[in-house]
Order: sequence, then C-alpha cells, then structure tokens
Amino acid sequence: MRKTSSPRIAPSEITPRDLYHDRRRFMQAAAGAAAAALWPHWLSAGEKLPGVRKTDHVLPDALTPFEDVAHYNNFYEFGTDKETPSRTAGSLKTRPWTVSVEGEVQKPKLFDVDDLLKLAPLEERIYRLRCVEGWSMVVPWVGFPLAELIKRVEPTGNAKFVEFITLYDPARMPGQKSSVLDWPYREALRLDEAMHPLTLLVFGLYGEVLPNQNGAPVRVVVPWKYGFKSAKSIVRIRFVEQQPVSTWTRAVPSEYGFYANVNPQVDHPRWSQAKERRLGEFFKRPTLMFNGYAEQVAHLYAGMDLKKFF
Ligand SMILES: Nc1nc2c(c(=O)[nH]1)N[C@H]1C(S)=C(S)[C@@H](COP(=O)(O)O)O[C@H]1N2
Ligand SMILES: [Mo]
Repeated sequence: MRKTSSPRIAPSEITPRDLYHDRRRFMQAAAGAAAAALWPHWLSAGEKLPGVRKTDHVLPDALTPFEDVAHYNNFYEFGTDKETPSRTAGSLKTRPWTVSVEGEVQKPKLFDVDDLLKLAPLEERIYRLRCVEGWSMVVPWVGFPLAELIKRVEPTGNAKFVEFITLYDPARMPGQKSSVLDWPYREALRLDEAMHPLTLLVFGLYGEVLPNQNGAPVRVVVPWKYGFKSAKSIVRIRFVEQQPVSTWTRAVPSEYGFYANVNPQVDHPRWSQAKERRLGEFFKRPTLMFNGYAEQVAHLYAGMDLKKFF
C-alpha cells in the first residue's frame, strides 16, 4: 500500500457528496448513451458500421460486386480453395477479440477490437486489390490509416519494420490443422510503408462489418502490393528492428519476396504478371505498375532494383 502524505482535495469534498455522485452518474450515463447509440453492442458480420465518412479515394473502375468480394477468397486458415472460406469462416467467433500492439514502441497496448475501431474516424476508401495469382477486385473498404494507430503507440528509434500476425487457433480456423503453411500467418511492412497514408487498417467493406472470410474483425489492406501482404484476422502488430520473414516467403522464397509490389514487369517464376482478371469480368486487363498507385508510392523504392527486391 502506498500512502500519500500531502492532503489532496477530492472533488467529492468540494461538491456535496450526493450531488457529486449524482452528477457523475448522470455524465457517465449521458456519455454511455451517446456511445451506445452509435455502438449498440458487439458488432458482427454484415452489420452496418456507423459514422463512416466518404473520402476522395475513388477510382474510375467499376466496383466488384459484394457477392464476388465475399465468395472468392484466399484465406488458407479456412482451406486452400476460393469457395471454402465463405462457407466455413462463419464459425469464426470474432468477439471478444484483442489486438496486441507491441515490440519497439514507447506505448505498447492491448486493444479490444471495439476500442481499436474507435481510435480514428472510419472512412470508406475504394482500392484495387490484386492477388499474385492474377485476379483482382475493386472494393469500398472501411477503416482508417494504419498510421493513426502507429502514431499513438510511438515507435522507438529501433522500429524499422511492422509485423502483422494472424490468430492461431486450429479449433476456430480448421485450415490450421493442415501444415500447408507455417502458422500463424505472418506478414510485414517496412515502417515507412506501414506509415504511408494509403495503408489502411480495415474493419469493414461496403459499409458493413467485414465478412469473416475477408479477414474479420481486423485486417490490413496495402493496395500497391500483391494481396498476400494484406494479412487478415490480426491479433498482434509487432514493431521490430530486423526484417521479418513472411509466411509466403518462408514457404517459397523464390516466388514470394518481402516487397511483393505489384509489378507487371517482374514475372512470377511460373507465370506472367502483365495482366489480371477482375472478378466478375471475362477479359483480362493490363496490370498497372504498383497496382495503379505509382504516383503515391514509387518514391518509397527510389534507387532499388525491383527485380532483386521483388
Ligand atoms: N491470415 C491470412 N491473411 C491473408 C491470406 C491468408 O491465407 N491468411 N491470404 C492473402 C491473399 S493471398 C489474398 S489475395 C488476400 C485476399 O483477400 P480477400 O479474401 O479479402 O480478397 O488476403 C491475404 N491475407
Ligand atoms: Mo493472393
């Protein structure tokens, strides 16, 4: 027990006791009611996310229909084909859910996901996402820049990379019973990539809470990189000094590099990356450098040989 010698005057001694308690109770109730009006309870898949503002992140491309976005998924924790996740990920309980933000930061914190999503205003941003396999989609994601979170935890001078780690729980993620990948799924970005204003911490799409198969309750979306960099169902965000080895790099280092920038000029060892097929469309279209975000991100890689750092 710690004793304080200096007498402090508590507000309860100034205001008559009952009044103080009543006022405090009233204020708590009012604040609670305001928050409750917006956030009635634990959010679940398909519920509308309140207070989402539109931003100028729009594209000339047509949106990929919700049905395609939610029924053609890569999520190996639920199986290796595209159709299984939408059928089986429904069983993933996404509440309660915590995200530990840790490592080289001044202010590490264990966030409840419902607090995390209130950290900054939610925005709708329309981004392209291109899978390394050659398909792509255009999605109205809902979230806020990852930088908003990073600023609040105050990375130390040693923080050079940010690692994202998915839940490991074979009971809730049956695909983890297979050794097809080294679980849990891990991905990472350089700190400046993670801080880039395009990098989004995502809680929803099409105005609604993320379908489980798209990475509920929280994932990242890094629109200028191949889809595998955008880790789903994250439980840990770790700041580190050394470049982490990502799951796909560990599995097949010759095919999946750390950078994984969308680049039509660098072929995958087994296929061309020059073109892509938009989900729901028949004809392929040319793939754009950095997935169309070159103007915003090319400077991050100035002077780097992108064939070497693929
Ligand atoms: N945890 C985890 N995250 C993941 C994957 C995965 O298998 N597990 N697949 C990645 C790949 S290869 C792609 S293309 C995108 C697909 O995201 P989507 O299903 O929302 O389209 O998620 C990425 N994030
Ligand atoms: Mo992918």
